[in-house]
Amino acid sequence: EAKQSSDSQDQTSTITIAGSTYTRDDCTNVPGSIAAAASRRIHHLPTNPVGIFRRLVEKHFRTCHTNVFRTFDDIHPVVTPKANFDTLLFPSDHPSRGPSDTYYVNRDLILRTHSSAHQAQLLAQGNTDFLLTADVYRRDEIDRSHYPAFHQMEGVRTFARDELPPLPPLSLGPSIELIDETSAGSSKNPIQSVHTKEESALVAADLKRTLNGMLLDIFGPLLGVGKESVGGPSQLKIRWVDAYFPFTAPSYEVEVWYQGKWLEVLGSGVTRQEILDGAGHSDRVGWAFGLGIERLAMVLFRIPDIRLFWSGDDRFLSQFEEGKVTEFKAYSKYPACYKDVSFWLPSAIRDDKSAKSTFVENDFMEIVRDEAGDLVEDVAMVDEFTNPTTNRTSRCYRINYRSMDRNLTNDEINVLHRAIEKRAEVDLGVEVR
Ligand code: FA5
Ligand code: MG
Repeated sequence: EAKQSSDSQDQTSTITIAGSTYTRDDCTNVPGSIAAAASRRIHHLPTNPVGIFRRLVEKHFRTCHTNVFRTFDDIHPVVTPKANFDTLLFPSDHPSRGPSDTYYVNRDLILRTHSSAHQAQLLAQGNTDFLLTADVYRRDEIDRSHYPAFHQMEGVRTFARDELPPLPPLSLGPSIELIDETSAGSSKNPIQSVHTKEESALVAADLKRTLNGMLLDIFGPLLGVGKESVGGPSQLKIRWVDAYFPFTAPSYEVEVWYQGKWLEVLGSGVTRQEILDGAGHSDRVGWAFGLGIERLAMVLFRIPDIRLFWSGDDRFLSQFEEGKVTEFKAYSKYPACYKDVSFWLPSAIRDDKSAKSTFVENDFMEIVRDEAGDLVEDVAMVDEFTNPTTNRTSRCYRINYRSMDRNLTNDEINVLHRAIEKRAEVDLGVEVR
């Protein structure tokens, strides 16, 4: 699909996303690059690591939880804000609803920001236990582990309230080091008042056991003493920490140690009873998780950069085979080129020195992505200062340009960089220094 021009310049009155056409209005902020990503369906490609990984997870659940989970993988990404936020109990003023975080197709429709957008609908249709793989979209920062289009797998499990099974703890063995720093029931991570301590603890224990078991099954074969010799790690380090989501309590995140840092791979928790009640399941309690497929696939296949999943380069694609886990072999990278852009932020009201700037960093990130697409590896703020007399604030961002497929010339980067400066001036009101 050809790259469409950006919204502000786009003259057509409709936008097509994954085969459906919508009317644009003054809320539309989906750039052509994102509409194009929605047509790629890389989770359906059996030899893309995103497709391989989600099939491995589905296979694990089919084998180790026989006939429990129904799977879904083909629900259209355009949803209502009601499905994405309201049914999940997000407050009406929650920042993630805004156009700086979320892609609006038009005033009534958005690109789902998470796979949880379909929880209420699938529960109401009578599905009490399911897995859902979905492409999701966020106006987010750009770096090696963040991309504006990515994939999540939602898992939902419920139990009849009077039939909660007590569970023996799962033995993980030496290949996984498990750190559990959670404190369910504390003021930091309270349980729901409608649940007894026991039932909340049983549901949470089943959630942890299920996810730890999945990680052990998928990563285990690659781990163990001696595996370092073939380049792999001998141990997987997993950490459970407290988290907050409006639709679960208590809530947890799981992190995996990768490239010398904790990488967040999933969010989860005990489903808020209001959601089950609203879907006609007030006699049940349950858990849910939302897993970042690229994040775990990066760890499993040793893929160093999230942009690679979208690469058309045969040196990437030819390395993977359906159903197989193989370690990614880096091919030589093309050289990077850093360029800085410094600008004065607009002030909210010219003469009010205490007023905060109207500048929103995500809007700048979006311009960078829209102008330079996958030629940008990373954007970072490297300097900020405020002139004490004028009270004007200046920021400097460093943009790291690099192609995954070829050498970039200095001339072409200069053209891109100038286009970004110009758009920032026109659209955001900054003054390039
Ligand atoms: C959620 O999206 C919740 N819906 C998860 C959830 C589901 C919680 C069910 C409770 C119950 P979060 O925003 O943390 O949570 O995203 C979940 C995962 O998606 C993250 O842990 C990360 O692995 C992945 N992720 C988030 N943003 C990006 C991004 N920009 N690029 C790639 N992966 C991302
Ligand atoms: Mg998170």
